[in-house]
Amino acid sequence: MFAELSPRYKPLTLETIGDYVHSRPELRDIFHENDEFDAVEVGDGNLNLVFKVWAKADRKRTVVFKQALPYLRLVGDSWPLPPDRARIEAQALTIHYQLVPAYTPKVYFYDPDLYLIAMQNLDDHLIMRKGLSQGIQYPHFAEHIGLFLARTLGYTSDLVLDYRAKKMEVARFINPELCKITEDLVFTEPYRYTERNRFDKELEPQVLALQADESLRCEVAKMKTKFMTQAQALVHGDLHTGSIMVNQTDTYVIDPEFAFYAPMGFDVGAVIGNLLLNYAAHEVRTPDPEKRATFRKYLTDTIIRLWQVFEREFAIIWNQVDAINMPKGYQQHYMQGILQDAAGMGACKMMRRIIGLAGVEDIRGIPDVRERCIATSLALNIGVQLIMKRESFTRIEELVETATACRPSYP
Ligand code: SR1
Ligand code: MG
Repeated sequence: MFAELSPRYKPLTLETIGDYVHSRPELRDIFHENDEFDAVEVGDGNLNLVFKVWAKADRKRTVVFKQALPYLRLVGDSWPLPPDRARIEAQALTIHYQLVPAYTPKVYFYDPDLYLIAMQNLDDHLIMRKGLSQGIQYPHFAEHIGLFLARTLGYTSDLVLDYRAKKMEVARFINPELCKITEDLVFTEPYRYTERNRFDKELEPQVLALQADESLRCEVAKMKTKFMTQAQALVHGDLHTGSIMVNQTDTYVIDPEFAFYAPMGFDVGAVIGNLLLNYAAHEVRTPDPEKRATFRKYLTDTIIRLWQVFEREFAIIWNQVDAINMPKGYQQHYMQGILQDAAGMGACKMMRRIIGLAGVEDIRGIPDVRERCIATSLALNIGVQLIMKRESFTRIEELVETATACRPSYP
């Protein structure tokens, strides 16, 4: 069904990794000829193998190998996937590094035989979802991600790219199998019965009511059509808080294997939707009302700020484009379109994490079923309100006010 697997393809193992490192001239600046290595496999995502490798003599000399498997790790070999997605990821990381080097891990090389990316080890950083679930605030995140979004989306769009270059880029980033995962898991399955859906039985009445809501399903279908047909910019395609590594000073965006040309609001909405999933999780994760309010204020301020930075940085791009064909009124319409898409697509990304196959730790990691259902119910209500009201949003504050007015319907 997919292109032939490279004849040299073999998943790396902890036994073979040392010889592989020594075979790569690109790593000679990091590792020495006689180095021995420590290595671990740390892939906890849904798709790939991830190895960290350190020189035994000096753990500062280190690299990460991310290798695509020819199937979906979460499910097994009954769900084949083209490993060439690693090429897409390497290409996207290269573009991101050109546009926002401070927020992109450095790629040392891409090996097309092994579908493997060698890149910077971000050991001093934590997956953002984990930090947020522990109630850790990241004071620079909004500035960083707002800039990341504006540059990676604006500079890969028709606003900036030459007419031919843009079309060639769309072709280079054709990514049908990974798009199909999103079409199914984000825009289709949560809104109908399928065996792959996973939610607590206690939540069934709310889920069934949502699935029976024709007007909601109509709005989701509009978002799906837009996702499938509007090649607005090169999106990361999976920009949830598990694809972001942070500490108190830095932000790195990783894992753009779902990258392709799609509406900008898909990435902006992914970040906002995942911050709101975390907001919902703190309904039970932080029982103390004062602490909860403080952390939630951080989350909602982050959403507002990241949008303000996105707008500010995008304004710089508008200044570089053809002002005659792009009057101010059109620019305003364009930015409002991104905001409304972000609300609708972010809402779909929230609802899929509650009802669909692949959940998120913020919510599914809540051990007590009753508490989990309270958080889940709130997240679903936020998702429904955001998508249904999105066309009325002209300012980010309206999106946030709509979300924070929601309450859980469970118990
Ligand atoms: C079946 S793969 C599930 C999810 O993992 C990825 O991170 C994407 O979000 C995908 O939808
Ligand atoms: Mg990923």
